Amino acid sequence: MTAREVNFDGLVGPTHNYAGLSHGNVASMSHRGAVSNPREAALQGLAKMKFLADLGVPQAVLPPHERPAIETLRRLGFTGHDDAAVLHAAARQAPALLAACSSASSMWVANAATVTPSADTADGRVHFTPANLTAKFHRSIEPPQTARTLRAIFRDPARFVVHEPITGAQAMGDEGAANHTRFAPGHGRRGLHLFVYGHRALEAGAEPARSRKFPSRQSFEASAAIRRLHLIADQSAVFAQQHPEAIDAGVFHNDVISVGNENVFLYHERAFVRTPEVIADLERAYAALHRNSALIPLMVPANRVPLADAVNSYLFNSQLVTTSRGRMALIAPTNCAEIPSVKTFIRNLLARGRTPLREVHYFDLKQSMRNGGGPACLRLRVVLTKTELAALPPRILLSGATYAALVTWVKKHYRDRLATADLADPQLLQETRRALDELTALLGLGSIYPFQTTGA
Ligand code: SUG
Repeated sequence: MTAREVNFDGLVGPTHNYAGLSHGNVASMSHRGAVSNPREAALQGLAKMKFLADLGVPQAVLPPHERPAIETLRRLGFTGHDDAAVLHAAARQAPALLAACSSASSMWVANAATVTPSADTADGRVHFTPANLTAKFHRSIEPPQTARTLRAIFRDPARFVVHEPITGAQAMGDEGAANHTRFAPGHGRRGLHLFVYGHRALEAGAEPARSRKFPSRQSFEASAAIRRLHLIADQSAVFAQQHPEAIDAGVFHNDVISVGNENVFLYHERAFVRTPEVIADLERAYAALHRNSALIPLMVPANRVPLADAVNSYLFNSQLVTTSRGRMALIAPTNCAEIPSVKTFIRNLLARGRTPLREVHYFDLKQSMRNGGGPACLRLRVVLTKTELAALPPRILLSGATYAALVTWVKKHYRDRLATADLADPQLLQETRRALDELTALLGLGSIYPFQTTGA
């Protein structure tokens, strides 16, 4: 079955700001209090999407969430005769809570959900589970909107199933596709799934100590539940624990320390506990699924690229994509070209010419990077057959016309400067709602936001 991998990129929302909300994410922590530029952030993301579309990689868009999240503030007891009064009450009584309810973090859609293509599921449908993101309050409020948005896009129940997010506290901590990699000889072939977790919450395994400095976000129990829910065969899944040392170095998701595409796997030596065994497990499971294809593991040794350089450059948060010419390209953040060990590594990797990896393209995504979000964080991969693709609302796909309309839309609605104090501005809420209302019409999505259905 021919199928293509569609990259759904999260559009950066109008409240993009630096509130330092993510303990364990070194970029977010170190940029706390900086002034952001939401307009530039959104345009940087759109430029990356346009480039990939032009490269022949199917590209689609996921709309941002409504922020500040008035509905959440009301649920937490802030009242007032209108939404501006609710905002005012929150700003006065709990400014940190208002900041958490204003984050544009839904842009990092690698954390929106885990996705399993129809080639891998027992019922032949594409499965989605919105991530519960229980590890961080500001992200834990995302799942209901994520579910609404996915259901508006993947509407046909005969082809798609959008599950409820897994419930449970941190024992069921699920951060979505950022901790999941799929391998196959081609995107439409049967896939092998690598689920990476930080800790076991309920079942104590024979695993070494957990990270000490920074928390682990993904639990084994959540990853195992996703495999069951998505009807993935037992022999098509490998589970691996993230190295606690990596988490403590700032690797809060596995997509900060490894990236795969088709049969290629680029990973850091310290990515996993017992990395050589994980690779051997993957090779064995892959060989059992596919006789005429072999996994190509590309290890990055710690003496060539130390963990700190991997985290600062976000090398592994590059996108590894198949271009229309059947070659692979690395879409890397410009930070990779600024760190000598990483720059040299990429140059040598391409020069070797023994892998399908032939091109590197650097992108300036610094607005998002300052919050710990690189190229791969900004996209959710959805492998779709032709008929599945035809079942989507057509304007969700990035054509030249949609791109131009989105650039105009950003320039019309977004501010070029936002400080944390501005989050209390009732004008910002109005601007955001006007922008999102226009966006849902532009993308042909109907009403998906609470303010559109309650008439607020
Ligand atoms: O969850 N940053 C996000 C970055 C997510 C990156 N995603 C992947 N690696 N897939 C996070 O830590 C920072 C927001 C702030 O500080 O305002 C933030 O939420």
